[in-house]
Amino acid sequence: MAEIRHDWSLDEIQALFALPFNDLIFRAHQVHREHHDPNAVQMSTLLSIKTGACPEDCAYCAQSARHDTGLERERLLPLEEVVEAARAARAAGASRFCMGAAWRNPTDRNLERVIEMIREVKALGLEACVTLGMLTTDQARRLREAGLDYYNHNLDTSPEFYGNVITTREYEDRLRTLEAVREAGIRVCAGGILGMGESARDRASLLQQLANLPRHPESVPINLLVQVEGTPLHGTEKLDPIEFVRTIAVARILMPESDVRLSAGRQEMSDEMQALCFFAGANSVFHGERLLTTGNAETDRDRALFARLGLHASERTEDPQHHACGSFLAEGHAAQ
Ligand code: SAM
Ligand code: DTB
Ligand code: SF4
Repeated sequence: MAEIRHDWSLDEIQALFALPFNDLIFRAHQVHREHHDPNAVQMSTLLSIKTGACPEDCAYCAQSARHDTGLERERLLPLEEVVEAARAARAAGASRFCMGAAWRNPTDRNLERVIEMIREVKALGLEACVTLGMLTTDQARRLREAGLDYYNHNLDTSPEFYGNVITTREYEDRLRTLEAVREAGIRVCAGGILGMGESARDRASLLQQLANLPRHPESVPINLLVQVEGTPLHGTEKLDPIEFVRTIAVARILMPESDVRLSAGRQEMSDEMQALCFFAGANSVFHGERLLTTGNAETDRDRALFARLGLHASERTEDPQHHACGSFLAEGHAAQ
């Protein structure tokens, strides 16, 4: 078994990135096999429960009030709409339902409404994840009491590049929220975005931050920037796909037990690139035709891709009765 370390130096991580591609993905795949079923991919479905008009200035984001992206502002969704979406996600094979809100942080009143949503999602037998911005320790504790399984809060990029992307909150704020989530006993989902014009060193430094947390996040989303018109990062030079795969591989080596999620940006990736990512250690995706405000890989395309690669959806940890993969793959296999 690969050793679980929390003391990676930047030099060591850069040396992994510098390996010949075949050596790197072979090593990552070995680590992957030691710790995971190599043909199982966990599927989460996203829902934006509160869209737009966010006070933060994240340069990549369609939802910041500071960018003119033409996005309609929406209020917090009614409970019934959320439950309906969660039911549909479950029927489509998702094991986890992730709800995102365009907030800097939740107010206590809004948190109560999200807690009701979490209880309903859990009652459907789904794992629940939310991403609501910064949290206090007390808010994290209340979410845990409601049965929340995962909290998503990304570091987004390296501490060095961070100021080029966000100025309205500090890197330290993000680390503090992750600490509050961890202390409350909620599983941590934390990763970042590639393709924002960062350097290779920044990508190594982001992974160093994640891998050297006191405990590795259980879930590590690696997003490829979805370029949204009207955001400052629209028009950024595209990242070399091979460099993206390398980053997945290094994440897998540094955090052997974590789920590495191939997150935003799959719509733009070829099937071959995604196949390489799965080989290099990605074992989780967002499933369903929408992310938060932008499109995701189409369900039919995913079904065909999983069938071509012989991948299956991994099941929820809590509810072994529910065969999530059955409904997702049945048609895919039949189509072969
Ligand atoms: N507002 C909350 C926050 O930022 O903490 C939660 C929702 S926010 C949309 C969740 C994450 O989605 C961001 O941290 C970022 O990593 C990712 N994200 C947002 N827009 C993106 C884009 N255009 N491309 C790739 N990832 C994106
Ligand atoms: C994460 O790392 N990626 C997801 C989820 N966590 C919340 C969000 C991706 C958003 C992509 C752009 C959009 O749809 O607005
Ligand atoms: Fe707001 Fe989150 Fe978008 Fe930043 S990433 S602008 S905090 S919704």
